[in-house]
Amino acid sequence: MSMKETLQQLRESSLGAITAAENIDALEALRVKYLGKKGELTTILKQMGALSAEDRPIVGQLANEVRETLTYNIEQRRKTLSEKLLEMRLSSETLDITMPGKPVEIGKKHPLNTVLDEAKDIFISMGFTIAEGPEVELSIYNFDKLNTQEGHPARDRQDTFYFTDDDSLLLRTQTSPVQVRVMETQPLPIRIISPGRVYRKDEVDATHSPMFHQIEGLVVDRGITMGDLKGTLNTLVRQLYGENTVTRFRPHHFPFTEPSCEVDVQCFECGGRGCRVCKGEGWIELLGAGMVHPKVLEGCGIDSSVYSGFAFGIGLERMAMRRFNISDLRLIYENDVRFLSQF
Ligand code: 2U9
Repeated sequence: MSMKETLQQLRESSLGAITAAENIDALEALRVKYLGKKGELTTILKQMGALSAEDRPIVGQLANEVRETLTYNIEQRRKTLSEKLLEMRLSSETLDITMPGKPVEIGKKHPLNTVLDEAKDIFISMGFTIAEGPEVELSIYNFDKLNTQEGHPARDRQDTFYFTDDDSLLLRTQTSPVQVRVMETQPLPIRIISPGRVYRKDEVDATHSPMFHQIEGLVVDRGITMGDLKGTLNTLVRQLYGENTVTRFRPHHFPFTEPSCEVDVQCFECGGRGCRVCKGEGWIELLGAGMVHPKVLEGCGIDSSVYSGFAFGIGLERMAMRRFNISDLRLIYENDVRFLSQF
């Protein structure tokens, strides 16, 4: 058979095969079979050297025509097959958008975060900013710089989680070291709150947990007095518990404040007569506070003859328990959805 006839035969047989290809893979296999590097057309073309100078251009032209025809037909078939495939997928993969969806359970703000956010809003409205610091602290920042020297009962190994034998590194027992760090690094005046986790070696029961949360606050400026402390804390209490809430400032002792006090609110349940909520006292203990000890100021490089300040500390869990009438502290940490969904 002459080369011309071979080419014509290739054209006839390949066109039939292309039209019969059932899918894209089969079509691709045909393209490789006919037009690939080792394909039938290429093999024929390689033999063109044996042709006479007269026949070569004629056969060459025919070979080009066959290539173009095959390429064109393969492309057309590819389009047809793609369209068919798309049609099949469109009809088999239809979505019923009228079907009811799977309900997504939406969580709720944890009661601790609710009271934290409320307290933050109140302090921010009074010009405070929020300061944060490490939970793993140096003893110097947790105790020494807060006028709580070695030997003080608060530093007892039974009460504090220490990391090292020399007791130099610990889990902070209060957020006060954050305030120390701010006093050491930031310009005066200072007006901050430092909310966060604190750790003490307590056995778990209805009112104790080895991890709990505090909000502490600190104001340092020229001429700050106990009057500023009372005004700020009364503002907080009245926003939290109502405009007519009555407070009581009782003398107390903390190493880092002098003078120190504890702040009570008159029982909102019985109005001070004594009931189950206030355990017959008429008052409910709310927080501790005081004027920052001059030694603490001086230790942070602040001249205590020019500047003074007040500080306070509030236990967040107790606030949440009172606000939402929660009787057991453990419920706050268990994250039982049945409990959390009530708030
Ligand atoms: C600096 C100086 C003084 C923070 C204060 C209290 C009083 C206090 C307790 C409340 C309940 C802790 O969560 S609790 O157990 N805190 O009574 N905290 S004054 O005084 C500071 C803080 C930082 C530099």
